[in-house]
Amino acid sequence: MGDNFFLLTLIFLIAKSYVVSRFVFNLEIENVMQELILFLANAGSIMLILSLVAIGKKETLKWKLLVTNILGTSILYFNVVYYRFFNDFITMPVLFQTDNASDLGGSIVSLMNPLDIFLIADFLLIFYLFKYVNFVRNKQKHFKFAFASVLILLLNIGLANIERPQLLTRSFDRQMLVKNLGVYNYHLYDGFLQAKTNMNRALADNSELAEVLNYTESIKRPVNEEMTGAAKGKNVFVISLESTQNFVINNKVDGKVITPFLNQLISQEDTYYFNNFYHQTGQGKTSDSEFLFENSLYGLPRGAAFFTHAQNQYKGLPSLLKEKGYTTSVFHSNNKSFWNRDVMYRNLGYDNYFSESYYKVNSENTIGWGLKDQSFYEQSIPYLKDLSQPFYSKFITLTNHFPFSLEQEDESIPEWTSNDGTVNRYFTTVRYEDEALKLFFERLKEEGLYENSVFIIMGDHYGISQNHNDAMGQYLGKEITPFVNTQLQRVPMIVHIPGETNGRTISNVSGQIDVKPTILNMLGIKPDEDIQFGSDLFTKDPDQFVVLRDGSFITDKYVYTDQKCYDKRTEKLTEQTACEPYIKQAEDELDYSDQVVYGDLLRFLEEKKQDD
Ligand code: GP9
Ligand code: MN
Repeated sequence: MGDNFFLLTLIFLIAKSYVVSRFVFNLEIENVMQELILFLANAGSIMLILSLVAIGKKETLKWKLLVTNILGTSILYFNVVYYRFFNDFITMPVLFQTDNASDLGGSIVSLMNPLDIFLIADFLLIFYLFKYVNFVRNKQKHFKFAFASVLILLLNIGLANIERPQLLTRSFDRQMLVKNLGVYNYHLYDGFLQAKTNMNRALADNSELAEVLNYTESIKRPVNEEMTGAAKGKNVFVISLESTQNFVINNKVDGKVITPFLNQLISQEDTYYFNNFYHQTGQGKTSDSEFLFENSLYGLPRGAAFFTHAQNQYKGLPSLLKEKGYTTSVFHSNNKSFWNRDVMYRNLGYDNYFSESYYKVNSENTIGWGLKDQSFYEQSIPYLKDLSQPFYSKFITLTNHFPFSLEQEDESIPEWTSNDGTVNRYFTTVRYEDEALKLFFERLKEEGLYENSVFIIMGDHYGISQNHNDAMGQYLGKEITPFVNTQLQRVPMIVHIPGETNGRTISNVSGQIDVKPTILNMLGIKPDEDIQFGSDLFTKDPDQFVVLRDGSFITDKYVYTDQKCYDKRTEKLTEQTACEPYIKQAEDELDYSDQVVYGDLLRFLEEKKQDD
């Protein structure tokens, strides 16, 4: 009987978690492999927990099993209720976020469903059996169970890693984590992240702040005063071009222009184009790019700061602009919890986040990762028109995302013809992205939203990884050495100010870290004391130095990558001593920025202000 009780608890808990994951959470299971992963993940973790519980005194065993069942069911059910409201999973910080809880407060009952009763139906049977249960201890058996469950979990992690590489280090969105780890292991992982975050934060003190401030002050370049207030009071559009690298600008494929609209734009005198501007993202990809340009802080060496440090205090562009009367919004038609954006955006000071649920998304207007850019822009117009001005609106495009799929009807240029499908398609989707932007500009003009605005258009990170070096080499007509690969990390950066007459191409070495100070200066905003690792892109006294997240750096003369020094002029290896003076600075720069994020140091700025 005792063993049956153990088995019953096991089977019921697995069944409940599987049914809920499959039919209440919208995890978008796409194939048998994902189905298997989901099952193994839930089964493995429950089996492990129960076998650990079962290794103990036999007298209390049935109680412990019962309590475990109740706890397990409660965790599941809290997630169910939370999910029905937020379309998201509970995280540790959320548990302690009282405003979230109060959002939910009044509506809890309405979030319950009569069918939920089935989640506790097993308790009836268990209570009935309870008095008959007497355990015959079989310690060995439970050890075997524990061992088997570890094997199942290893298999689960292995398969999940094949299905979704770098699942844990990239800290993808929670939907992805629950889908691949199961709901219980997800909470374990979330708890681990939280403990790590709390520890780093607890150990930090404000003496670190002083040290970092010393550093950032020492590297800061003066702003270009001619640009101070050049866009004062105007609406700000930031358009993040998905996976768009700079090599497509003013370039052709099979004789066809790839970015006709952007090429035209940057040739005009109302436009500044930075052609030596690097993305500095790490594993956090798009979210790192957002983190960098809105905070002038680097993303983290592992994982995404959006995910791991969303509770920190920041002085990001949205909140600084909000203080000056701007309405701040993000437009991005993806699941709102992707990259933990819903949580992070609130913290950064965004008033609105127009995520997927704000758009009509159907099979006709969707490709690859979601809503096609053209429809995305078009459907954003009514929301834009409703915003009170001036506004700061960030648009994150999606169509030019790997695997770069596009329907024939949307193609303006055919795919390229190398034997690398990814690279072939890339040109075609970039061309589509360019076209969509052109149409967006036309629509903004029609709606009267263009004249009084400034546009920052920027590539978020690379699109073509080093796995495609052969095809890229064929396209560029040269071998993709580490030097060339580093140069390929340049992304377009464009500042378009309608009415401006001094536009030109600026070739200073710069990066995403420099965007925040640039925008602030153009809007004539001088923040109180702040930690910024970048400088105004228009500065007349540039440092010509940019650090990438992997520790590579670029100066006006050299490129340092893979711990080797290259001469930009010859594109060949050169004496290590040429790069030596910058190596320490590059390390310091990343370290100081990591200290700020890990230690949540910006919270001490307020204290310091009061002390001063
Ligand atoms: C997802 C989009 C793409 O919302 O930003 O993410 P990425 O994979 O480029 O980080
Ligand atoms: Mn991206």
